[in-house]
Amino acid sequence: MIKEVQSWLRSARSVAVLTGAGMSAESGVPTFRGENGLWRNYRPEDLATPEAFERDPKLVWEWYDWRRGLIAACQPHEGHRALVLLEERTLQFLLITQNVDGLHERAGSRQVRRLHGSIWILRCTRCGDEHEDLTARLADIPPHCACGGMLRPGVVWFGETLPEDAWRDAQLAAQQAEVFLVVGTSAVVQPAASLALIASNASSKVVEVNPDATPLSSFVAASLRGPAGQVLSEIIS
Ligand code: BV8
Ligand code: ZN
Repeated sequence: MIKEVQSWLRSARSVAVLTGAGMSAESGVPTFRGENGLWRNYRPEDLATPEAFERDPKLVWEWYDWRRGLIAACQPHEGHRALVLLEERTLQFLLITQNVDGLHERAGSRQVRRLHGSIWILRCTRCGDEHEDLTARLADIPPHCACGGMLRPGVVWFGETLPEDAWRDAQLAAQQAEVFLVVGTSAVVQPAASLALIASNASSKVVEVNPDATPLSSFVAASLRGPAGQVLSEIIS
């Protein structure tokens, strides 16, 4: 299937890509639901929710600060760079990511929509001001705004709506894509996972890149069972 997918990508005028935590696994960022996953010590509902932040902002911030420190030591891998190449040679391209680690942007991807925000953005819960802060470990936990308000991570928590413009652009790209790559996602979290269905219903060729099977595997045009770095380098060459 590698050869077919290679030629599909070469001739496609419009390509969209959806990435999940598995895209960052080879960079050393733990996934959410794997055996050494981020959720192992905690449950998503314990930490990645507004209620958890309300209840114990210090605990939630300790988890995010630890993740920021971990991600700061990670580098984009060959798969991230392959997606930059694909963007440069494709007429209409959009990279849609569920990842908050910023590795796609660090690799040089430009046409990116972050459905779940960024771990590097801090937003004030009082005045709404938001800014990017790349310091690996924050001096104060929880951090505060100049206005005195408490800052929160600029990510989308469970129960929170996705950024409207990013979600709208993602749906449009999924509808228009001739080829829709789904890389490193367990396709559990909604509404991100539904993009593959939208693409498939709009008769785009959906290609899954994942060492494991997922709920999408049964209806994709090609299921490439391997790690993102290796497979993306092969199909984008
Ligand atoms: C919303 C940011 C509502 C924070 C994240 C019941 C049924 C269906 C849906 C729901 C439900 N109950 C609640 C919901 C909705 C909920 C949801 O989907 N829950 C799930 C758990 C069932 N969704 C929401 O709440 C969303 N909001 O729906 O709004 C609404 C509507 C209107 C008005 C008001 C409200 C918001 C969801 C966003 C949550 N935030 N992240 C943070 O990061 O701290 S989600 C989090 O999970 C990350 O973003 C992550 O990317 C995402 C999805 O996980 P994956 O990326 O797929 O990662 P995972 O570990 O699961 O899988 C890794 C995959 O990689 C595996 O398949 C593995 O095989 C593969 N892999 C491993 N190694 C590699 C690899 N692949 C390639 N190469 C490798 N080397
Ligand atoms: Zn403020």
